[in-house]
Parts: sequence; structure tokens; C-alpha cells
Amino acid sequence: MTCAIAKQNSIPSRKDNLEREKYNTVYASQQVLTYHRDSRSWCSAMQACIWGNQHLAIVNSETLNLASEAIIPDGHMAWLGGSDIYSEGTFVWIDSQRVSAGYQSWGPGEPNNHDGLEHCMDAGYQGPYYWNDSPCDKSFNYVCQIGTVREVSAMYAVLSFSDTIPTYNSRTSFWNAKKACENKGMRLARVESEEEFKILQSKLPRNSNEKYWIGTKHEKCAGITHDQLEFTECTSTSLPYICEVVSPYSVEVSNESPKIHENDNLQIGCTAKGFPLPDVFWYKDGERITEQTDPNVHQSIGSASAILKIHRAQMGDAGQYRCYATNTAIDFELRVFGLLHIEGRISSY
Ligand SMILES: [Ca+2]
Ligand SMILES: [Ca+2]
Repeated sequence: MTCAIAKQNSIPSRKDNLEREKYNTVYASQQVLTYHRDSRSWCSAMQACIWGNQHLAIVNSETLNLASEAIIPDGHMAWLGGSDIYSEGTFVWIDSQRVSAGYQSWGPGEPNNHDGLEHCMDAGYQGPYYWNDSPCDKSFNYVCQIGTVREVSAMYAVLSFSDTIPTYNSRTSFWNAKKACENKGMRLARVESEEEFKILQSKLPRNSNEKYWIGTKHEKCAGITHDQLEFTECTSTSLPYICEVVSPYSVEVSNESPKIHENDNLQIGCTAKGFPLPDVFWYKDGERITEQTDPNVHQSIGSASAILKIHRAQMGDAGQYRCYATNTAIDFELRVFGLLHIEGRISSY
């Protein structure tokens, strides 16, 4: 069996998926995993990830597996980016690395190549933490991965077109367009690379021959059409424009695998980027940390950041801590790290 990769013109909207599920994006180890609920065969899932400028997830570390576990709902099966399509029994990630050469999280007794038909990797059969092999033509949800996080605006942005929103002043000069977006808590949609240009272009209204104001790196006055990006005279030209809200695209924690002893203190910072600036909060075992959560555990919340503070840790403070970032573009994003382990002190007499 082989998977043929077809090209698709329109990129599936990330926002569409987000509206169905709050937690469908996880940041871990500079990687982004996204969970998709339009169940498909393994090959079709691979294509769908590629259409979204991603690839099926390569879950080659404990951190990534915890992240993957966090977005796959209990009781659901989701494709991951491993298969033994090409050589029975030798599972290979889609970047050609052998699965057996690195981190593995197969469920007990898996992969078992049941009935000689199971060649594609999924998670969820024995809980989302564990992997299994299944027949590739089954329909499952799937986990995609964005390799490197950088400031890609158009990919993550929620766009507003001034000529489709009645309350907007639909056509105006570049500078007024910029101000109009800012007044609405957005910014003029930015294009900083060929890739972003293509993404933004794919989101332009169909059958529109309009040119729209957008922002660029150089603060030049640029207009985008279906065919090209053009630099235009800033003030005397009157064009419709595109504003964007950029979801949190990077959430960083200062310590990904904390281990402390009883009575130790610990602080972990978490910062997020996005536009408008995201609100950031720490959660412990799924619940937002408040004054009532635990007398030793606090968070101090700043601008697009939050510091987790554990004072004189007790064994009961161990658990899963997560940092969430949110702004108006997206309900939640989260950054996961492993469990906080607290070791008891050995007392000697
Ligand atoms: Ca197999
Ligand atoms: Ca199996």
C-alpha cells in the first residue's frame, strides 16, 4: 500500500476545527500538535495534515507523547505518523526514522499486526497515552504537527475583510486601515514570506478581483490580490483592508521537567505570544490554580505571562501542571510538561 499525496488549493480553516473543540492545539518541546476530528483513513489523514502545512505527528519523545495524550479525548482513536507499510514489523515515522530507534509508547501487546492487516499507528486504543497498530483504512481522528514555530501570522490568524463587515469603513488609505484594525483590537494582516502570502491569498474572498491593504515587515504599503503582492502609494490610494487576530502561537515554559524534593521551592515561568497579547494561566491537574487550590501553590499573572510558584512543596503538590494561553482568536492553547515529581527527603537518625 502507498499513499499518493494530492495537492489541494484551499487550506482547511483552523478556526473551523477549533470551534468544535476547545483544546485542540498543544505546544511541547518547540513543537505544535493539532488534533483533528474529521475522521479519515491514515493516508487521507496524512494528506490533510500536509494541506494544512503540517504532517502527521512524529511522537518521538515523552514530552510530545504527553502533549499528544492531552489533546486526544479519552475513548477516541487518533492516527499518528508511524507505519510499517513498507516493511512488515518495522515501524517508521513519516520522516523515515525507525520508531524502535527512539522513544516508544506501545500499549501492552502492541504492535500485534492483528490478522496480518495492521500497518498504521494510532493512539487511544488502550488510552491516549498508548500506541497501537490498526488497519490503515479505518477512519480515525488524527494528530498533525507543525514542525517549527515562528511568527507565522496568516496561518493562525482570524481574518476580517473590511468590505464584508458593514460597520467598517470599507475602503480607506493604508494608515487609516492600520488604525481601523487597531481600534478593533486587531492588526493589519501581515505577510512576511512567500508561504504566508499563499496562505493569505487562499483566504481571499472567492471571485474577488479586489486589492486589499495588508501589513509587511518593512512597513511598506502593500496590497494583496489573487495574483500578487504589490507596493502601492500609501495615502492617496483607497482600498479595502484585512485585519487579523493572531492566536497564541508560541507558549514557553522555563522548566519542562521539574523535579524537586519535599520542602523545596519552585518557580516556573510561562510566556505566550499572540495578538492581542494572550492571557496566561496555570492549571494543576485540569483545574485553574486559585488561592483555594492548594496552600503551597500560587501563580502570579502578568502581561502574556504567569509564574507558577510552589512554596515548601509537599508530596500532595505533585501532579500535572499546565500553562494555558488564550486570546480572542482562540479559546485555549496549552503548554504541557511532564508530571512534577516531588521526592521525599530521607531522614536519618
Ligand atoms: Ca503491520
Ligand atoms: Ca494492533
